[in-house]
Amino acid sequence: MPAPVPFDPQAVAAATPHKRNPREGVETHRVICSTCDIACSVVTEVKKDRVVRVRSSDNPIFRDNICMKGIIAPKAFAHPDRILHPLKRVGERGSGEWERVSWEEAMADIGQRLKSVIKEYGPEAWAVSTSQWNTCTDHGLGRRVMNHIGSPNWISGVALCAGNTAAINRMTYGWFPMGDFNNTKCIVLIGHNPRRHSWTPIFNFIRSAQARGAKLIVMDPRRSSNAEVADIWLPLKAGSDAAMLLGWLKVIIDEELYDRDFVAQWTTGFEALCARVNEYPLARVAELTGCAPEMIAKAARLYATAGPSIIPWTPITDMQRNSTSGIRLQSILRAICGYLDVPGGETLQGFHPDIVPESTIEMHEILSDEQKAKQLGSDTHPAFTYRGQHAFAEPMKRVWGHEYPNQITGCYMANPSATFRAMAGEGAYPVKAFFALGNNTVLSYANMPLIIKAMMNQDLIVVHEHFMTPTAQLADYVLPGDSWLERPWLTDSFGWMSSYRASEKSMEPPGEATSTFDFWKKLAGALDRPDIVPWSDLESFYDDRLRGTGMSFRKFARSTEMYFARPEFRKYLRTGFATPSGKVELKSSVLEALGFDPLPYFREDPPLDADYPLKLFTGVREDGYFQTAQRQVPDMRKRSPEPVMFVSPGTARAHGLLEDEWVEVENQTGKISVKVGVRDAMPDGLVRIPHGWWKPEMKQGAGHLSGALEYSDAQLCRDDEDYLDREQGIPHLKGVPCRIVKLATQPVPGPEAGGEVV
Ligand SMILES: Nc1nc2c(c(=O)[nH]1)N[C@H]1C(S)=C(S)[C@@H](COP(=O)(O)OP(=O)(O)OC[C@H]3O[C@@H](n4cnc5c(=O)[nH]c(N)nc54)[C@H](O)[C@@H]3O)O[C@H]1N2
Ligand SMILES: Nc1nc2c(c(=O)[nH]1)N[C@H]1C(S)=C(S)[C@@H](COP(=O)(O)OP(=O)(O)OC[C@H]3O[C@@H](n4cnc5c(=O)[nH]c(N)nc54)[C@H](O)[C@@H]3O)O[C@H]1N2
Ligand code: SF4
Ligand SMILES: [Mo]
Repeated sequence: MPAPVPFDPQAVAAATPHKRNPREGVETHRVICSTCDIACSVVTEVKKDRVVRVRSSDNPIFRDNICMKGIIAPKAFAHPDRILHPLKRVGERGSGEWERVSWEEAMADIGQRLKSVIKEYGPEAWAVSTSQWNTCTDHGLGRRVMNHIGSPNWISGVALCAGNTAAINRMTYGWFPMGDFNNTKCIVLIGHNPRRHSWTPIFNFIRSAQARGAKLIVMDPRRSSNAEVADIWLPLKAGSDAAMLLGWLKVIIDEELYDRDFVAQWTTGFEALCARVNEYPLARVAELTGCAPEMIAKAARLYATAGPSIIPWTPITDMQRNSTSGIRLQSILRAICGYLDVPGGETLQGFHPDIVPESTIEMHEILSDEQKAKQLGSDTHPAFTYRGQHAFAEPMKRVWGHEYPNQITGCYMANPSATFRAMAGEGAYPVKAFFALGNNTVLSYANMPLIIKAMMNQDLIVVHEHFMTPTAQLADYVLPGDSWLERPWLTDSFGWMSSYRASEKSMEPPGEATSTFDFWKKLAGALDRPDIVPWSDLESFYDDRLRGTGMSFRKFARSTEMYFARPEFRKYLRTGFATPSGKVELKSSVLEALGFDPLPYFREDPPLDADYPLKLFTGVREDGYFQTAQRQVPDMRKRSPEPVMFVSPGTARAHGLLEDEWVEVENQTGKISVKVGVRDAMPDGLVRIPHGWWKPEMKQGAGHLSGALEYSDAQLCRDDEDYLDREQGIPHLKGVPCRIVKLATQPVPGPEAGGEVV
């Protein structure tokens, strides 16, 4: 998720000039932090070829966009446990026995073994999981290699974070919009809770918008820090967001608060939508969400009348069993209230015409229809697969000039659960080779026991990483990745915005660490297809893509804070929308053709199981960690030494729980250990489970996985049909039944135990 940037050429031009040599012996570089996925523009200070400081940008539009994880990066990347050389497994899988090998040896063997898997099972037997967020320099090259080789089975964390939202937004209006935070009158946060150290740029945008008078509406079962400063807080039940939004539509339609001209001229299916919405009178919505009808109505009225308003993307509806409806409802609200592609509303930006986008690099057009049809999960949960997005090829070409615009890399993915099943030998065909680049796969999807089984059943696992993660511990090869301080980068905003920014390389990578660009180039060579990645190095690849700007990458990076075109609003007046009808499809023709309900709906929770009386959600990110990473960084670990669940004082009393004691949380999928944190911001009956816990200091290897088996939330995330979204097949992480088990004895606290989680 790239940080939104203001549409303000003046602000960019007025930037304080970047001082290259502020002090004797210090050189500065314009850099983009990618420790997390928001991509702050920052500055590195380099002394004697090493980054000694990461600080905020001098440019007023980026100033203050920095958090503790960015600041600590030079220290974090210099950690003694960093993997600096290629490692080859020598014992059994997961035995923890490694030998150091050369890159040449590693890649030659990987190439041979991948070729044998392909020969025996077909190219679709090769799956890749990357999170573009972290690896960054992947640039679509992974997809490009896979498309040439013939595998459609690419998965990513973006399947449950923004990538799937992009794919679903397209069902309504053919693109994924970005809110114009700078000019908006009202912001609606659906769970999403940016903080000073969690997506800092968004936090800053929200605070400045509020400072100039914009309203804030927050839907959150917990009294989050944004809820505390909101104009309206709707403390809804976890997982009930789609019901809440149906309630908003009911109010907005009944009270005719929508943009009637826009609806009449630019939408299809309004009558059918009204009929569906009438099934959700406020009394029913109040029951489903637990919020008072008058508060629901008040919030809906504020959103519809404060305009232009924005509903910024939220990961919360990316991770629910009603995800598709939840996302579609947001897109429908944006459209019928007249907020699409207007200043202060939701901008539809398209690609920048001067620069070759990553979508072009990916070359989805060359993968045959036969191979596309084999994409795992596309038969049962097709929404973000090739099959689900097929109907957009022509409209996308017509409006955005590209047949396969892959926004947030999430529009042509395989389904993760289906992929793990195939890897475990439980699919329609086997998957026997698995590559993870910058993704701690074992902890980063649902149903961790299945993922481990899947990994143990592979002929070849390759991991490109900084550290010996639980995922790396199960690999055949662990290859050393470089970091954002050690490589250049050109970000195309993941195809979400038309703006480009560059990041200069600040220092040489340590040891033999290299970029994912190098990895894919080496792999193409090892598969006897060097033609797939013809560029000699990353910079010449960028030079090629930037040709239309008349600048080399070096020049671009040195001279440009941000490269973007002047905004054109209401482009649809010229081009129509990139949907099959050319209009905003309130009733989705694409979902209908795929055999799903074309209108948004709310699927109520399965009946309560008395054995699991509580509901859990994963989330509330910790300031010092990005997802499953940084647990080895002492400065960060001191802040959050142990995994902590939050419960309300009422729930603590009801279950006899004491602050700081260790308990187990369990459900049908698995069990984890966590400490108790009693928080009055939590509602009764709800349990917050922190995401991504493992302890790098604990025993490695299968059966241990450095504590991941004990602490990872993925042990509790279900992926049975009841807990998957129907259309996308992504797991429900917001309201999963569970129970808390008190322990007879407490573990002896380790040296680092006892800190406070913010
Ligand atoms: N169970 C469960 N699953 C989830 C979530 C959840 O809450 N629960 N959250 C979801 C969300 S919101 C997201 S965004 C995704 C995130 O998924 P990812 O973005 O894949 O995050 P991680 O899995 O933590 O993996 C990042 C890994 O990349 C490594 N890394 C960092 N930088 C680099 C680099 O430059 N090069 C290389 N080669 N490696 C690097 C880190 O050491 C780390 O191990 O996970 C999703 N999955
Ligand atoms: N420091 C730090 N910052 C990060 C990250 C990190 O790992 N560390 N990860 C980044 C990433 S990839 C992501 S996706 C974001 C995630 O960050 P956010 O979008 O802020 O999501 P969370 O922090 O998981 O939870 C936000 C809120 O959702 C509420 N919530 C839980 N269940 C529901 C529900 O069913 N409905 C509603 N409406 N609300 C609910 C919780 O109470 C919580 O207050 O953070 C980003 N920022
Ligand atoms: S919020 Fe922090 S970790 Fe994320 S990009 Fe910005 S500085 Fe880096
Ligand atoms: Mo995310």
